[in-house]
Amino acid sequence: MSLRNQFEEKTKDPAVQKMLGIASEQEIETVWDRYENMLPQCGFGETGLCCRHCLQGPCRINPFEEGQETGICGATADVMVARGLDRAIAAGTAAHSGHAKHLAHTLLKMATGEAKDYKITDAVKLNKVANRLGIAVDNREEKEIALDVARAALADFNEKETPVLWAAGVVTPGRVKVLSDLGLVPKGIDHEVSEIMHRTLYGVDADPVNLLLGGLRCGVADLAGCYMGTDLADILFGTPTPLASEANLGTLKPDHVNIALHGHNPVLSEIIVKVAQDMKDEAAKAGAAGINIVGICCTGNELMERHGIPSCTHSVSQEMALLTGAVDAMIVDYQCIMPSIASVAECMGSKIITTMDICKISGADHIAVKEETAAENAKQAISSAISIFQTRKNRNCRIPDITNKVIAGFSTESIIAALSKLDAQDPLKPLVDNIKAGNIRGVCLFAGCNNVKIPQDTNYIQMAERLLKENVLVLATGCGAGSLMRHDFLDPSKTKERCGEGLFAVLNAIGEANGLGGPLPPVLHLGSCVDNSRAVEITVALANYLGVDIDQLPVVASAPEATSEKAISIGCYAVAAGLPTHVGVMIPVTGSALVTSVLTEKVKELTGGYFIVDPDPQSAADKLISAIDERRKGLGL
Ligand code: NFS
Ligand code: SF4
Repeated sequence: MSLRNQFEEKTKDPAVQKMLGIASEQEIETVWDRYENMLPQCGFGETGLCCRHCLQGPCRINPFEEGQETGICGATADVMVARGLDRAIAAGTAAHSGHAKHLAHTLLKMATGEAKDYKITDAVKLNKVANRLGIAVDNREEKEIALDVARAALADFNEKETPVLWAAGVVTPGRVKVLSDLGLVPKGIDHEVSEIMHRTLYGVDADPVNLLLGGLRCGVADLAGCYMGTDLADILFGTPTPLASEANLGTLKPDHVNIALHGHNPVLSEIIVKVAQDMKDEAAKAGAAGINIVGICCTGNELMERHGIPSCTHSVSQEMALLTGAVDAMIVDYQCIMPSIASVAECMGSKIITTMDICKISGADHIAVKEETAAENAKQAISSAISIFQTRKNRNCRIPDITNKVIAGFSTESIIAALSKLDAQDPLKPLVDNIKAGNIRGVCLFAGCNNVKIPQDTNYIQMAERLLKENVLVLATGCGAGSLMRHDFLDPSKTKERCGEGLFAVLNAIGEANGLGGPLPPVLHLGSCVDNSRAVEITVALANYLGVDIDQLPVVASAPEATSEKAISIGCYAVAAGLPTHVGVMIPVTGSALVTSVLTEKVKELTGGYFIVDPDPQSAADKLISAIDERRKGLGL
């Protein structure tokens, strides 16, 4: 097998293929090597049939052989699988809502004057959120309103009499009824996470369906965490509007101090971007042409959607950024940060700087960032990058000369503003009319990660190509958006060749009406993974406009290369919201026929949503198109 082919089996991104060549030449181990060394992976784990929830274990059940049919305590395969899935949902929920809570604390400290480096950037969004929460806005200072919003956010974490506001207040009235009839309205975000930990403990819930319903309720709590994360970040840092940017490893600049910001929360990265402006002279003194900030993973999406900061790479290829030798410091907050970056950085003479007390990595430097001292902390991190640059200056960097043009920054607000150029009185009308006329056959949201088990980006490329040709409007978030941007799906010059005629006409009309002199990009970038909330907001607006519920709309979701437990919790709220939701990686539930059938069929009778698990991108696309058509038919379209 030629080397070139060997890399194509790992990734479809030509920049990453180049870097893999360098990695193998320099004998630097990557995620793909470790994956190969891990094979074959354990079949018990793959099917969800191992349990370590008590010290009598580990227990495992072989689904193919007669013999032991339960764990030592008597837990059946169904129970084991459902408990394992629940814990994954709880972990994903804890992560998104931890991110949201961090923003809520920042907003609170901003409002009380303790966090002076932060301000309210979008007062309109503040009022919108306050209105939704029933917080008075008239004749009040912005900071007073912000304080109340922050307190309401923090109150949503604990168990209380009223439902979680960021869940029950953000869906259609019909959906609230469906969820409350099923007992799926969360009472507190942290409460739901901790209840999952309780019920999945040794000797508690042993009814697989009851466990799955608990998991779904926790999934609805995850929606709250995501939605809150978006709302509060928009208030503090601005609601995105479309802007031009670039993606891929070619965004690194050999003569600049290159700082890669990796992780998720904009609380620190926003300040680094600001402080870097003031440190240009220091960089120049060190001999650099400037400070070049690039993003990785969802921090990258957050910075791209609000500031047009380029995204360097995403998810499974994060080590590649370091392998270029051009990254002086990779500053990380939390989530999706592979610990392996510390050793790659060491090989390449770069530095990893961790910043959050819950996310330290052996071999990395740590700066304990606090909201109260954010600018000072940012300065320290940037100075560290500048000093690394001085040591790297004369070394060769190997940056693949590959960049992709990107238009990003589509929020619900900016999409409605763009549509209002077509119909100022009734902005949703042109969208709905085009859905009715079939120019837009349906809507698909691509979300989630890359996964080392799938040649990077394969499923995104194949599925998006297919759906766009079938006139499905494609939205994307997280590393899904990252993947698509590295293959020109966010480049408006590709809209014509990528999209079916009807879809092209719509994207072109919106683009022209907004003075772009051409169409919107083929795929609309909605931001980071917490910004899946933006897709929910748009879907809910469409449903309310049509007077139907979410499960009647021709809207589907897909995480074709999911990795993180966060992708599982997002999938659960998509299903709870009523969406057909594709996952392109086997989730560890196949050891239970019961759990598999509940998730892929029976749940449809309850919420209208359901999982489609299919690793084949072509047949997955077929299934999503049929789901769209089925719903069109249901609406009489
Ligand atoms: Ni989403 Fe974003 Fe990426 Fe996956 Fe990780 S960065 S929060 S979990 S890997 S998409
Ligand atoms: Fe085994 Fe039951 Fe303990 Fe799990 S909880 S490890 S199945 S004995």
